[in-house]
Amino acid sequence: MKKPIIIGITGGTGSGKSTVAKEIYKSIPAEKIAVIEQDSYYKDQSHLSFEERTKTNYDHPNAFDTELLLKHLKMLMNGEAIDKPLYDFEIHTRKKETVRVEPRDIIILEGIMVLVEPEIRELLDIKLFVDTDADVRIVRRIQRDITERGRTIDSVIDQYINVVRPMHMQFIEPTKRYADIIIPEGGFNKVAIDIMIAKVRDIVSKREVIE
Ligand code: UZR
Ligand code: MG
Repeated sequence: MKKPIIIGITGGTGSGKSTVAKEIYKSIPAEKIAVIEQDSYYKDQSHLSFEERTKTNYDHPNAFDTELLLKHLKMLMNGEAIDKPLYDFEIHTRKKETVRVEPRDIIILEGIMVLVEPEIRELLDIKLFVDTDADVRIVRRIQRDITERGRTIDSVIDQYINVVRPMHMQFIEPTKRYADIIIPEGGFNKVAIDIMIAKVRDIVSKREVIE
């Protein structure tokens, strides 16, 4: 099997990176593509109490189990399947279950810090930064965290001002310089998504000719 093409998609919280990843995923036959969310690789914190877990800084590179993520990416590159962890945002720790991900021609790695660590960056063939204004991102974050992650509006705002925003400035925004392509307004940017889909289809069809 040929080494898969790995596409990194990053951007701040609420930027629309998961949406861009999903749109590309949907447009390619399922046996050709897999999506890995960096969120799934938040460190396991089951040894800490819930109270302690709420105090973790989740917007810092150290919150991620980068070692396991690197190991899994390298396994996929070698044609081996992985058991991807799952993360429970309501209780801030890893779930017991994992998901089997088979090696695919195209691997999308999507998350807030996929361009931060040089070892991960080096594995990416195409790097996208979804660049959405902070006001739009916080509004989406409030909606999502209340409906999907069991939060209150006060907790989301407090976390955003005290942690998410400063960490975004420190760690995420500077990684824009590593991007091959910067996509304004993530999930709503149909032109950019269509261009990416065409590129990915082209990669897939060329690999078929070679195979
Ligand atoms: P996205 N996060 C949590 O709120 N709780 C956790 O247990 C783990 C992560 C948040 C994290 C970050 N920050 O901003 C966001 N905080 O998940 C990243 N605070 O996920 O890219 O989907 O927004
Ligand atoms: Mg997301």
